[in-house]
Amino acid sequence: MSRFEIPAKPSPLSVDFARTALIIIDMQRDFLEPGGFGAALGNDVSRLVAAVAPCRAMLTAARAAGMLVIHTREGHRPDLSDAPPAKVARGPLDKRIGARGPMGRILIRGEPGHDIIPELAPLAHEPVIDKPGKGAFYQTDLDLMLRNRGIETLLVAGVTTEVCVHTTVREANDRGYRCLVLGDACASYFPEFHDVGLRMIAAQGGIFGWVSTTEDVLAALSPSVREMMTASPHGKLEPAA
Ligand code: C5J
Repeated sequence: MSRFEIPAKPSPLSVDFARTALIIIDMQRDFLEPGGFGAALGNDVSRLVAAVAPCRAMLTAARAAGMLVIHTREGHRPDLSDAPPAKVARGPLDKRIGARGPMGRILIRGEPGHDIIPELAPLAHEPVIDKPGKGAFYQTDLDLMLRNRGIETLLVAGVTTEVCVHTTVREANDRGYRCLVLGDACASYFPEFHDVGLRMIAAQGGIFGWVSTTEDVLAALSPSVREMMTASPHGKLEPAA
Protein backbone atom coordinates (compact mmCIF):
# COMPACT_ATOMS: atom_id res chain seq x y z
CA MET A 1 0.00 0.00 0.00
CA SER A 2 1.13 3.53 -0.65
CA ARG A 3 0.94 6.60 1.50
CA PHE A 4 -2.28 8.50 2.05
CA GLU A 5 -2.79 12.00 3.33
CA ILE A 6 -5.44 12.18 6.02
CA PRO A 7 -7.09 15.47 6.96
CA ALA A 8 -6.35 16.02 10.65
CA LYS A 9 -5.69 18.61 13.31
CA PRO A 10 -3.32 20.39 13.61
CA SER A 11 -2.26 19.44 10.06
CA PRO A 12 -2.83 16.66 7.51
CA LEU A 13 -0.92 13.48 8.27
CA SER A 14 0.75 11.31 5.64
CA VAL A 15 0.17 7.67 6.58
CA ASP A 16 1.56 4.42 5.18
CA PHE A 17 -1.22 1.97 5.97
CA ALA A 18 1.21 -0.97 5.73
CA ARG A 19 3.04 0.51 8.72
CA THR A 20 -0.10 1.47 10.60
CA ALA A 21 -2.02 -0.36 13.30
CA LEU A 22 -5.52 0.25 14.59
CA ILE A 23 -5.60 0.10 18.38
CA ILE A 24 -8.98 -0.04 20.08
CA ILE A 25 -8.73 0.85 23.74
CA ASP A 26 -10.80 -0.83 26.46
CA MET A 27 -14.19 -1.18 24.69
CA GLN A 28 -15.16 -3.51 27.54
CA ARG A 29 -18.49 -4.27 29.11
CA ASP A 30 -17.02 -2.99 32.40
CA PHE A 31 -16.88 0.51 30.94
CA LEU A 32 -19.84 0.51 28.54
CA GLU A 33 -22.56 -1.45 30.32
CA PRO A 34 -24.47 -0.88 33.56
CA GLY A 35 -23.08 -2.80 36.56
CA GLY A 36 -19.41 -2.54 35.62
CA PHE A 37 -16.43 -0.49 36.72
CA GLY A 38 -17.54 2.71 34.99
CA ALA A 39 -20.96 2.57 36.61
CA ALA A 40 -19.42 1.69 40.01
CA LEU A 41 -17.55 4.98 39.83
CA GLY A 42 -20.87 6.79 39.43
CA ASN A 43 -20.69 7.43 35.70
CA ASP A 44 -23.46 7.50 33.09
CA VAL A 45 -22.22 4.65 30.90
CA SER A 46 -24.64 5.45 28.09
CA ARG A 47 -22.35 8.34 27.15
CA LEU A 48 -19.84 5.89 25.72
CA VAL A 49 -22.25 4.31 23.21
CA ALA A 50 -21.49 7.02 20.63
CA ALA A 51 -18.06 5.52 20.00
CA VAL A 52 -19.32 2.01 19.16
CA ALA A 53 -20.49 2.54 15.55
CA PRO A 54 -17.39 4.52 14.47
CA CYS A 55 -15.14 1.90 16.14
CA ARG A 56 -17.00 -0.85 14.30
CA ALA A 57 -16.74 0.96 10.97
CA MET A 58 -13.02 1.49 11.45
CA LEU A 59 -12.52 -2.09 12.61
CA THR A 60 -14.29 -3.48 9.54
CA ALA A 61 -12.28 -1.28 7.19
CA ALA A 62 -8.97 -2.07 8.92
CA ARG A 63 -9.66 -5.80 8.65
CA ALA A 64 -10.59 -5.47 4.98
CA ALA A 65 -7.40 -3.51 4.36
CA GLY A 66 -5.30 -6.17 6.12
CA MET A 67 -4.14 -3.70 8.75
CA LEU A 68 -2.82 -4.88 12.10
CA VAL A 69 -5.64 -4.59 14.65
CA ILE A 70 -4.90 -4.57 18.37
CA HIS A 71 -7.45 -4.56 21.17
CA THR A 72 -6.74 -3.65 24.78
CA ARG A 73 -8.49 -4.45 28.03
CA GLU A 74 -7.90 -2.89 31.42
CA GLY A 75 -8.11 -5.43 34.22
CA HIS A 76 -6.37 -7.43 36.89
CA ARG A 77 -5.55 -10.96 37.96
CA PRO A 78 -8.18 -12.58 40.22
CA ASP A 79 -5.78 -12.47 43.18
CA LEU A 80 -5.20 -8.75 42.53
CA SER A 81 -1.45 -9.30 42.70
CA ASP A 82 -0.97 -6.92 39.76
CA ALA A 83 -3.30 -4.25 41.15
CA PRO A 84 -1.60 -1.50 43.13
CA PRO A 85 -3.29 -1.23 46.53
CA ALA A 86 -3.54 2.52 45.96
CA LYS A 87 -5.62 1.83 42.82
CA VAL A 88 -7.89 -0.68 44.54
CA ALA A 89 -8.51 1.22 47.77
CA ARG A 90 -10.82 3.84 46.30
CA GLY A 91 -14.55 4.22 46.82
CA PRO A 92 -16.94 2.04 48.82
CA LEU A 93 -15.83 -1.58 49.49
CA ASP A 94 -18.66 -3.10 47.44
CA LYS A 95 -17.78 -1.05 44.35
CA ARG A 96 -14.02 -1.49 44.28
CA ILE A 97 -11.90 -3.40 41.76
CA GLY A 98 -12.37 -7.08 42.62
CA ALA A 99 -15.82 -6.61 44.24
CA ARG A 100 -18.69 -8.72 42.93
CA GLY A 101 -21.13 -7.02 40.58
CA PRO A 102 -23.82 -8.04 38.08
CA MET A 103 -21.15 -8.81 35.44
CA GLY A 104 -18.87 -10.69 37.82
CA ARG A 105 -15.93 -9.29 39.77
CA ILE A 106 -15.24 -5.72 38.74
CA LEU A 107 -12.30 -5.25 36.32
CA ILE A 108 -11.03 -8.81 36.82
CA ARG A 109 -9.70 -10.87 33.91
CA GLY A 110 -11.93 -13.75 32.91
CA GLU A 111 -15.10 -12.17 34.30
CA PRO A 112 -17.96 -11.28 31.89
CA GLY A 113 -17.53 -7.56 32.56
CA HIS A 114 -13.91 -7.70 31.46
CA ASP A 115 -14.90 -8.88 27.97
CA ILE A 116 -14.84 -6.61 24.96
CA ILE A 117 -18.39 -5.74 23.86
CA PRO A 118 -19.76 -8.22 21.26
CA GLU A 119 -19.97 -5.58 18.50
CA LEU A 120 -16.18 -5.22 18.59
CA ALA A 121 -15.18 -8.75 19.53
CA PRO A 122 -11.59 -9.52 18.47
CA LEU A 123 -10.94 -12.13 15.79
CA ALA A 124 -8.80 -15.09 16.82
CA HIS A 125 -5.62 -13.72 15.19
CA GLU A 126 -5.97 -10.18 16.57
CA PRO A 127 -3.76 -9.48 19.59
CA VAL A 128 -5.52 -8.53 22.80
CA ILE A 129 -3.34 -6.61 25.25
CA ASP A 130 -4.34 -7.14 28.87
CA LYS A 131 -3.07 -4.15 30.76
CA PRO A 132 -3.03 -3.48 34.49
CA GLY A 133 -2.77 0.29 34.03
CA LYS A 134 -4.38 3.06 32.07
CA GLY A 135 -1.66 3.13 29.42
CA ALA A 136 -1.42 0.21 26.96
CA PHE A 137 2.41 0.26 27.06
CA TYR A 138 2.75 -0.04 30.85
CA GLN A 139 3.74 -3.60 31.83
CA THR A 140 2.69 -5.07 28.46
CA ASP A 141 4.45 -6.35 25.32
CA LEU A 142 2.69 -3.85 23.02
CA ASP A 143 5.85 -1.91 22.10
CA LEU A 144 7.67 -5.13 21.16
CA MET A 145 4.73 -6.26 19.06
CA LEU A 146 4.56 -2.95 17.17
CA ARG A 147 8.32 -2.77 16.56
CA ASN A 148 8.41 -6.36 15.30
CA ARG A 149 5.82 -5.39 12.70
CA GLY A 150 7.54 -2.12 11.73
CA ILE A 151 4.58 -0.06 12.84
CA GLU A 152 5.11 3.71 12.82
CA THR A 153 1.57 5.10 13.06
CA LEU A 154 -1.28 4.21 15.39
CA LEU A 155 -4.93 4.88 14.65
CA VAL A 156 -6.34 5.21 18.14
CA ALA A 157 -9.97 4.65 19.17
CA GLY A 158 -11.81 3.62 22.32
CA VAL A 159 -12.58 4.76 25.83
CA THR A 160 -12.20 6.86 27.74
CA THR A 161 -10.75 9.79 25.84
CA GLU A 162 -9.05 11.55 28.72
CA VAL A 163 -8.00 8.45 30.68
CA CYS A 164 -6.83 5.30 28.85
CA VAL A 165 -6.84 6.78 25.35
CA HIS A 166 -4.86 9.82 26.48
CA THR A 167 -2.41 7.84 28.61
CA THR A 168 -1.76 5.43 25.74
CA VAL A 169 -1.28 8.24 23.23
CA ARG A 170 1.19 9.98 25.53
CA GLU A 171 3.11 6.75 26.07
CA ALA A 172 3.15 6.04 22.31
CA ASN A 173 4.24 9.58 21.47
CA ASP A 174 7.20 9.31 23.85
CA ARG A 175 8.18 6.04 22.17
CA GLY A 176 8.27 7.64 18.72
CA TYR A 177 4.93 6.52 17.27
CA ARG A 178 2.66 8.91 15.40
CA CYS A 179 -0.81 8.75 16.90
CA LEU A 180 -3.84 9.67 14.83
CA VAL A 181 -6.75 9.77 17.24
CA LEU A 182 -10.20 9.13 15.74
CA GLY A 183 -12.18 11.66 17.73
CA ASP A 184 -15.64 10.29 16.94
CA ALA A 185 -14.48 6.74 17.78
CA CYS A 186 -13.49 7.83 21.29
CA ALA A 187 -15.82 8.78 24.11
CA SER A 188 -15.87 9.92 27.71
CA TYR A 189 -18.34 9.96 30.57
CA PHE A 190 -17.64 13.71 30.56
CA PRO A 191 -18.28 15.41 27.18
CA GLU A 192 -16.19 18.39 28.20
CA PHE A 193 -13.20 16.15 29.03
CA HIS A 194 -13.61 14.43 25.65
CA ASP A 195 -13.53 17.76 23.82
CA VAL A 196 -10.64 19.19 25.79
CA GLY A 197 -8.79 15.86 25.68
CA LEU A 198 -8.86 15.90 21.88
CA ARG A 199 -7.85 19.55 21.78
CA MET A 200 -4.90 18.83 24.08
CA ILE A 201 -3.58 16.16 21.71
CA ALA A 202 -3.57 18.46 18.68
CA ALA A 203 -2.57 21.68 20.47
CA GLN A 204 0.90 23.22 20.24
CA GLY A 205 1.53 21.84 16.74
CA GLY A 206 0.34 18.36 17.73
CA ILE A 207 2.08 17.99 21.07
CA PHE A 208 0.83 14.40 21.51
CA GLY A 209 -0.37 13.61 17.98
CA TRP A 210 -3.12 14.29 15.45
CA VAL A 211 -6.90 14.21 15.66
CA SER A 212 -9.10 13.12 12.76
CA THR A 213 -12.42 11.37 12.18
CA THR A 214 -13.37 7.86 11.18
CA GLU A 215 -14.93 9.19 8.02
CA ASP A 216 -11.77 10.99 6.91
CA VAL A 217 -9.64 7.89 7.53
CA LEU A 218 -12.09 5.66 5.68
CA ALA A 219 -12.11 8.10 2.78
CA ALA A 220 -8.33 7.74 2.56
CA LEU A 221 -8.50 3.95 2.41
CA SER A 222 -8.94 2.22 -0.93
CA PRO A 223 -12.24 2.72 -2.78
CA SER A 224 -12.95 -1.01 -2.50
CA VAL A 225 -12.83 -0.78 1.29
CA ARG A 226 -14.94 2.33 1.22
CA GLU A 227 -17.56 0.60 -0.93
CA MET A 228 -18.00 -1.92 1.88
CA MET A 229 -19.18 0.84 4.15
CA THR A 230 -22.62 2.43 4.05
CA ALA A 231 -24.00 5.55 5.66
CA SER A 232 -26.42 4.91 8.54
CA PRO A 233 -29.58 7.00 8.98
CA HIS A 234 -27.70 8.88 11.72
CA GLY A 235 -25.08 10.00 9.22
CA LYS A 236 -22.43 7.74 10.73
CA LEU A 237 -20.52 5.22 8.68
CA GLU A 238 -21.33 1.63 9.47
CA PRO A 239 -20.36 -1.68 7.96
CA ALA A 240 -22.67 -2.74 5.13
CA ALA A 241 -25.03 -5.52 6.23
C1 C5J B 1 -10.82 4.30 33.11
C2 C5J B 1 -10.27 3.72 30.83
N1 C5J B 1 -11.51 5.36 32.75
N2 C5J B 1 -10.27 2.68 30.02
N3 C5J B 1 -10.29 3.45 32.18
O1 C5J B 1 -10.65 4.06 34.27
O2 C5J B 1 -10.29 4.85 30.41
